Amino acid sequence: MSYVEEVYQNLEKKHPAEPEFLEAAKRILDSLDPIVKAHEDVYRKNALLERFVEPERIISFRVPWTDDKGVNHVNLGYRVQFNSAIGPYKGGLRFHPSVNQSILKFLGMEQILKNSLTSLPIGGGKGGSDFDPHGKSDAEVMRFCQSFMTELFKYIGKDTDVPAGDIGVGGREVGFLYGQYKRLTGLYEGVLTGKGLSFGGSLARTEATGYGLVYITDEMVKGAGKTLAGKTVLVSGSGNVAQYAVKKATELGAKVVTVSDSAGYIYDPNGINFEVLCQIKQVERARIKVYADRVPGSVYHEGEKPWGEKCDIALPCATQNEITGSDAEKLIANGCWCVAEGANMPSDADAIDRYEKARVESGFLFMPAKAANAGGVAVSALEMSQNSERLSWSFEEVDKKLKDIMVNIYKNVSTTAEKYGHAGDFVTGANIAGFEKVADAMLAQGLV
Ligand code: NDP
Ligand code: 2IT
Repeated sequence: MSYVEEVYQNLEKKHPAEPEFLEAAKRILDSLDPIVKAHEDVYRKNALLERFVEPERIISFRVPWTDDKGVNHVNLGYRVQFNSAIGPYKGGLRFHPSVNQSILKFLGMEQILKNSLTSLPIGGGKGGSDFDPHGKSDAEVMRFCQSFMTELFKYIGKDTDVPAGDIGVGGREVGFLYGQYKRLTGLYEGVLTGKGLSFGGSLARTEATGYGLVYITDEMVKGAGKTLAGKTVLVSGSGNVAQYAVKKATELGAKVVTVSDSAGYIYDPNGINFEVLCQIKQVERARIKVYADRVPGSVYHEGEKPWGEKCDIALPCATQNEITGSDAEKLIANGCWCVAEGANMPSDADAIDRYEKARVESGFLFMPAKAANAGGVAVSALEMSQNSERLSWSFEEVDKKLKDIMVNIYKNVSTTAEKYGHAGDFVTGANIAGFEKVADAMLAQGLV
């Protein structure tokens, strides 16, 4: 049995009730096989993979809060501090009813390699709660955030662990969390990223994940001798990542014809209107079906995902496993030749097998999440730099750095894939390129 198989089998025995984590770990370990084989003796001697797959620590706690009617509730809160070999733990907080330890461990493990790919000094972490912000008043969200931070503040800090947003955690939540951290510690420090511009936030952080996704897609498409301009694009989700993917793809001349939420999707043959989308999602916090009432010619498909529509490029920007094997079949049958992941692990294992087959047969392009959506955390790291030097950079400066980072990630991922004999396989390229730096730092720092 190979070293990666041994480590995976052990992990399965230890964590049988964590399917999402096991799935992510298996995919990562499998694709690390070429680099592991090349360094097997050193890695084994240092128990490198055994350490890499276990978080340094997991903090879990209860979060009691009171709703507007005076009824008390208790949610679960977590922070997974996965790996600090190359920098302080860094990664978002997710508030969604599906959140549990397995999902946060999968996200945390992905985050280690993603953060490494940015080339910036940030380790991997993730956290969140099974709290659902949908339908809650601002006051309820504030009380929840204050209670969550009343426990979390003991474990984070600008040089130890720097959370940010993810699903269900945007500018409003980060503001409330920051206020409570400051109140409890008396410190005005860059302990969170994605902050408002008036209290240490970075310009372009709001846009960063969606813009970065489109920058790297553009680079990959160019690498295949094609252009983004004039292409038809499907986007799923209608939150932070989806909104700015729509905006940048449209600016670069593509036509985005879909957005969605968990209840259904919108098809707009004239191209999604970014201003209407933002009014509905950022201002009114309403459901996406409202878009069809506002924009003539658009149609709402209740209970369906957008993957049956014709397109050139698909940018899944909602959640994990939203593209199954049969969705991937539909996409490819309808002419899709490129997928880049804005969400974390949106394609399930069958879908990825399907893309791989199409890559070998006809040059299908696939950029996995840890490379494609790294722009968000990259600009978070730039926010940390600005906070440390107590300066704010201009939008253009941050956007330029973001673009350079995404172009470099593309180069690094594609040359690493080539170096290990997997040219064009960006899954292998991204995992190995991210892992190399983390492995090197872990070996240098000894058995910790
Ligand atoms: P938001 O909360 O802003 O938006 C999430 C969107 O996804 C909403 O449209 C939501 O619909 C939809 N969605 C969430 N859960 C499900 C589900 N189970 N089924 C179908 N649709 C769902 O989150 P973000 O835009 O920030 O995050 C989207 C994805 O991008 C996540 O995978 C996140 O981990 C990833 N990501 C985010 C980054 C960031 O900077 N924000 C950085 C890198 C990755 P509804 O309102 O109906 O729930
Ligand atoms: O998945 C992700 O990379 C994020 N949610 C962003 C993390 C961050 O620290 O900005």
